[in-house]
Amino acid sequence: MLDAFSKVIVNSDTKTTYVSGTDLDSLRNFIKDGNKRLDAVNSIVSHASCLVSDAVSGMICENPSLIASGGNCYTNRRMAACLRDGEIILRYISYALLAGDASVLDERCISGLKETYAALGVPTDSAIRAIGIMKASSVAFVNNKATEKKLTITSGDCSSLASETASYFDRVISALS
Ligand SMILES: CCC1=C(C)/C(=C/C2=NC(=C\c3[nH]c(/C=C4\NC(=O)[C@H](C)[C@H]4CC)c(C)c3CCC(=O)O)/C(CCC(=O)O)=C2C)NC1=O
Repeated sequence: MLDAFSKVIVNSDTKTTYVSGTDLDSLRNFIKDGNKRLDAVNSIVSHASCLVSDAVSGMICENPSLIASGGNCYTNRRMAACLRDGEIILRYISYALLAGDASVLDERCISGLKETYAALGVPTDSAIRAIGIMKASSVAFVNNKATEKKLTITSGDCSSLASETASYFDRVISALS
């Protein structure tokens, strides 16, 4: 598991070089935007259960066969497992956003997920839809554009943090595709 700093160190060590130039510039930006990053993480995690339940219920509204007999969310046990998986994915995405590095998400959440879902008959197209809804609403929270849930924070440009957030969701989606 890496973060923005340890990744630069590992890469520099592989090249047996000092940390300098563009690597230092990118870390300087990481530090400069540190408070923005913490606000972005907070805007997601403080709405996590809302983000997850909204995404899973949206997925089911569009495809009610999921909760009919034979559907993968049929029975309370499977419904609970689905909501829990949404929480797991969002939690690891929030760690990646905090660290500024995807390795924690890759290693502890994405690795083996497609195979697990295949073994359990969890429909990946539906999972991808739920993750897509979480992506759209999380990006809105990072940009502080979520209607009726605006945080009182200094306004500024969070577009690069928003696209970084989107990239972590895309990572999970492409791993399941
Ligand atoms: C830390 C990393 C980690 C991940 C990622 C994880 C995923 C994970 N999801 C599982 C099950 C499951 N996952 C789902 C999810 C869904 N079903 C749907 O129709 C939807 C598309 C979707 C919700 C969006 C369901 C329903 C099950 C239970 C399937 C079953 O037992 O029949 C299981 C099998 C064991 C269990 O039921 O707990 C694992 C391991 N567990 C972990 O520890």
